[in-house]
Amino acid sequence: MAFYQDPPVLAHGYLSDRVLKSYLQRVMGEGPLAEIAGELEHMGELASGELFALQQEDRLNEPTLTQYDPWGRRIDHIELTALWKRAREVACQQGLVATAYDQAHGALSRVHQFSLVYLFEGSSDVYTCPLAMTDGAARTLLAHRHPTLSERAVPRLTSRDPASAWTSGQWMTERAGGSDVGLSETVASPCEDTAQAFGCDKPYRLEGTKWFTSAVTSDMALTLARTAGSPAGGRGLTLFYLETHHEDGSSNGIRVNRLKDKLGTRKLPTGELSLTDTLAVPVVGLGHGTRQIAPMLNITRTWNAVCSVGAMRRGLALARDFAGRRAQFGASLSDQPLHVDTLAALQAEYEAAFHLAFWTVELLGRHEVGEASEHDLRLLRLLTPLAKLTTAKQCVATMSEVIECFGGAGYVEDTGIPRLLRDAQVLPIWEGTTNVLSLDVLRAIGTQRTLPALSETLSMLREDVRDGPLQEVAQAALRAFTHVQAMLDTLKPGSADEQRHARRIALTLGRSIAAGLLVRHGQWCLDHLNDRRPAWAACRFCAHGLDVLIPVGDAVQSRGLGTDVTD
Ligand code: MFK
Repeated sequence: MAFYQDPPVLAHGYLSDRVLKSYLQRVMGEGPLAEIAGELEHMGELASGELFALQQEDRLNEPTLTQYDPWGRRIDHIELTALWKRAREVACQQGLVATAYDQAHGALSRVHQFSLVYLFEGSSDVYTCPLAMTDGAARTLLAHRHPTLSERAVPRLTSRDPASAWTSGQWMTERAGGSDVGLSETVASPCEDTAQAFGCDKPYRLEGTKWFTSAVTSDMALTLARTAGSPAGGRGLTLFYLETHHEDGSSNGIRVNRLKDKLGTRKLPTGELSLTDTLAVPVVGLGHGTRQIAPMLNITRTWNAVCSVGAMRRGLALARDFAGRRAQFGASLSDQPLHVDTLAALQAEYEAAFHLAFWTVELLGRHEVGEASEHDLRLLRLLTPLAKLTTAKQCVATMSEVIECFGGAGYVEDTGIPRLLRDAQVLPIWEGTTNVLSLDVLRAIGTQRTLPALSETLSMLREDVRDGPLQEVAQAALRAFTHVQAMLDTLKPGSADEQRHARRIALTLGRSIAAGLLVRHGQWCLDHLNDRRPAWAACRFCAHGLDVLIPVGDAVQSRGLGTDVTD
């Protein structure tokens, strides 16, 4: 009889997730966890059942842009595919944004919300992108305490009713400014003719091009534009609120010139937009737009970190299942030491990434209910870029290996496996590339004295550890951290040398703190669940290397090996 390979099968998204379940047992405790377990189970079931099946069915479909109706009117209609339409309903009904604002579990409400997001991510084909921006917009409007706009938009952004819920865009990137947002050229002029817009006085009209705007089907957006006479750079930009359509359904002067043809995130309509006479209102006075939009950036960066670990979890679940179904050289892959060792390495990276992302989520949750100490706030400022940049890199590396775990099948589109790598590749790019976020880490260290808070935390994480191998990992984490501190002491703040080392500094900090967090969880699992697997993951993660610094002198060689090279 001819041989046919069985495809991988997904186990229940939540019930099979040892890492999430043990984490929630530790941080929430049995009582509160029991209150949300039903929701998590339902989301896990949707993700590994209905949505996973729909993802496969919908695989070849992509959003389409129709610019004109049959009679020549400009309509710019974007038709989403079936998966995204269903993902939108599920996201609203399961409160993927709302849960954070209901705050039913106080400081742990963000843990609650992001556990749902993490379970949803793998089957959403990046519907998490509009959700992240929606969450970011709600948080930004509330942070700036704009009564009219908050009252108007936040209930819609956080709605559980698909019929009335809104999503928001975050329109920042222009042709001149991708990372350097301060180069934005969109101009804002005060309206002479309109007394009000969106219930606010003194609206402006925007004129310009937004070059890379994800999820262009949003109902509103936060964006940046320059008013007359304002200084150059981010200081001269103003944060504006706009709605994409007028009350009568007509466009608010927004044209979708074309959709981007991207490497991945193919279900996500990313557009090039022209704004002409687009009504908008300032969210918080004029100027300092980059600073004012930072709450949004920090929320979407947290989503990025959680989605990185959600994606890693999905890739590993498929690869592990497949290893039990695929036999080569007379044995199942799951019985072959080298394959098992390869999966163990990926698992260790994922578990470390998980704790890094979710610790950031815990800090955010404490901050939002006013329970964060000064120490927590400093950590949050540093951890947000660290978690984003570290987990995104881990996700891409993991997905590349996951593809390889399937051999040739992983390289063939209709298995659905190649998408994992393509979609992962956006995670280190958007919301600030690894290098831009590494510079943000230096900014957070330099201006907000965040490093002492991290040092205290690493020492504290080490104190509670009694298991021998875990103590060694905690020591290694502290050693790597101390190395960063020593290196920073030798580098002049703002110097070319400091910049040259920024990525390695950030990654060493990210990996050290991830190791420290995994050590704490490993000890807890030994004590409470008699489970050694997180401790093994911690040892394995540490063995991959926490400290990626190179000596200052050697890094100088990057000049000759970098852009100066001519042959
Ligand atoms: C699955 C998850 C999906 C996620 C959704 C993705 C949707 C995709 C949508 C997008 O991709 S939108 C485009 C995203 N673009 C970026 O993230 C821009 C990346 N560039 C940066 O982050 C730069 O660091 C930055 C533009 C902020 C630098 O700009 P500037 O003009 O050089 O600003 P500067 O002077 O460094 O900072 C201005 C102020 O903002 C300073 O405060 P002060 O005015 O009080 O001195 C900074 O401290 C503050 N600031 C900057 N970044 C901050 C921040 N404050 C808090 N948190 C931050 N992260």
